[in-house]
Amino acid sequence: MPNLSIAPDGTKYEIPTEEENAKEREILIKITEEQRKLGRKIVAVQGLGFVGCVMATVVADATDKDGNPYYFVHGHQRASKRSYWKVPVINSGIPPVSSSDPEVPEIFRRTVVERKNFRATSEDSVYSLVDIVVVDIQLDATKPSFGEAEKGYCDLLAFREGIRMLGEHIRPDCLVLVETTVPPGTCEKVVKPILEEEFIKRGIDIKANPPLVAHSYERVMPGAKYVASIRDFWRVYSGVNQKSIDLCREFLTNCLDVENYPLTQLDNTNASELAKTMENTYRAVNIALTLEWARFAEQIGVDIFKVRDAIRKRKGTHDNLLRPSLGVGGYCLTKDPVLANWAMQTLFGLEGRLDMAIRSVNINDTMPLHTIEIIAREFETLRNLKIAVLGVSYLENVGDTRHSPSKTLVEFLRKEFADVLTHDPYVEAWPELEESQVESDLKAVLPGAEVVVFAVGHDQYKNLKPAEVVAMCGTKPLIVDCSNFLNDATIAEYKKLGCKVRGVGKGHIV
Ligand code: SAJ
Repeated sequence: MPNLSIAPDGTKYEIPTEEENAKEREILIKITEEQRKLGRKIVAVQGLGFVGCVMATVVADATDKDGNPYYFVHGHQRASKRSYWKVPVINSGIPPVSSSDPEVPEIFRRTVVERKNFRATSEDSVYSLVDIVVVDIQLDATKPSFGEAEKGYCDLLAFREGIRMLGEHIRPDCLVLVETTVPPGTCEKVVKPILEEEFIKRGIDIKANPPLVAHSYERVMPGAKYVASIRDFWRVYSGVNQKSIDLCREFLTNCLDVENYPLTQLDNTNASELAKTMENTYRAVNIALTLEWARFAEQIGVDIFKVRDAIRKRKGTHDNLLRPSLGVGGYCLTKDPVLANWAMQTLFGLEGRLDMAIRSVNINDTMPLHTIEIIAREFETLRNLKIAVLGVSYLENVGDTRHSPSKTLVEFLRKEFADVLTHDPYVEAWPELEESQVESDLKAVLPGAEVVVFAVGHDQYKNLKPAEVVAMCGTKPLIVDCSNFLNDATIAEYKKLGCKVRGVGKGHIV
C-alpha cells in the first residue's frame, strides 16, 4: 500500500520508497557536480513552509552583475504525510503556498522551470553536498492554559532533531544559517552543541573545524508583498564566530537588496535572536496598551480611535500607536514574547520573567472576552441568542486562521449556548475549529441574527450598507464593531434603522 501525502487540492502523491531514495541520492550528486562546474555555490533550505519555500526561490533568483545565478538551491522537505506533497508540486514549478503576490508564481517558474537552479527533495543526504544550509523549520511556543502565557513553553524536540540531522551530514566548512524565529540563546546553547556532538561522533576535530553557525531572522509577511518582504527588507544578523559572521554577511549581501535595505550586524547570536522576539513583543505590548485603554474609554464616553488619531499626529514619536481590536492573533505576536520569556528561565536559568511581555500576551489573548461582555450587557442571557460573526481569519483581507481571536470568541459564545454562525470571504475550512462551518455567503448567516459582530476588518464588510444588513437579517440586530470598522455616519444609519450599536473602545456611542 503506497504511503501517500495529500496536497490541499486533494491530489495524492506517493512518498518515495527506499529504492527511489537511492536513485534520488545519485541524482542529487550528479546535479550538484554539474552546478559546481557552472561556478555556483550550493545551498540547502531546510523546511519548505511559508518561509522556506519562498526564501529558497529568492536565493536561487540572486545573480551577479553579469546575470549569472550565485547559487543552486536544494529545497529539503521531510517526507512526512503532511508535507511531502510540496516536493513534487515545487518541482513542477508551482508554489506550495497561495498568495496575493504576483511575484510568487513568477519566481517559482523562473527558478524551477526556466533557470533550473532550484529543486526540491526529501532526501536527507542532500546536506552532505552543500556549502550553506538555511534553517527554516518550524518552532512553536505552546500556551497550555488560556490567559496564562506565563506557563507557556517551547518544545525544542523537533527543532533539535532537525539540527542533529544536519550535524550527521554537513561538511565541517558548511555554514548553518538559522532563520527560524528561535528563543534567545538557541544558536549558542542548542544548535552549536548539537553540531559539535555530531562532528565528534564523525571524528571531526571541532577545535580545528568549529561548527559555523549564524542567525538572521526573517520578517516574512505572506501578503501582497511576500517576495519583497524577504528580498527588499532590512536584516539583522550575527554568528557564533567571526568566520560564521563573514560567511553570513557575504550570503545575505548576494541574495538581498542590501543597498536599499542595509544589513545590521550584532555582536552575537543572542542579540540577533533577542532582536526578533523583542520586535514582535514591542508590537504586542503596543496593542495590549490600546486594548486596556479601550475599556477605560468605553466607560467615560470616549471614542479611543479618535484619541489615537490625535496622538498619532505627533509624527516620528507617537505615530506608531496601534489600535484595539477583537484580539491579537497570528503566528508571530502570540508566540514570540513567550519564546523569550521561556528562554530567560530555561536556556539562561535566570530568575523572574518578562512581566510586561507576558501580561500583554494575556491581555491580547483574552481580549475576545471583552467583546462577549459588550454583547452580554445588552441581553438577559446569551443562551440561544442568534449571533452572526463576520470574519474568522486572524487579520483583515487574508485567509489565515492561525491563532485567530475569532476562535476564542466563537468557542466562549458557544460555551454560553449562543447560536453562532460564522462567515469569512477568505476562509473555506477552519482547521482550528473543525466543527465550525464557515459560510461564504452572508445570506447564510444574517437571516434572523439578533447580533452581528464585525470581528475582522475585511474590505467586503466595510463596504456593507446598513440597510442591506438589516434587510438580510430581517431583524434589528445589535451591531458590534470590534475595531473601528464602522464610522460615525454608518453608526448613525444603523441607529436610524432601529439597531443598537456598540464597539470596542467606542464609548461615545449612546
Ligand atoms: N492587530 C491589532 N491591532 C493593531 C495591529 C494588529 O489588534 O494595531 C492584531 C491583528 O488583527 C492580528 C494581530 O494583531 O490579529 C497580528 O497582526 P500584525 O499586523 O502584527 O500581523 P502579523 O501577526 O502577521 O505580524 C507580522 C510580523 N512580521 C514578522 O514577524 C515577520 C510583525 O513583525 C509585522 O509588524 C506585521 O507582520 C506587519 O507589519 O505586517
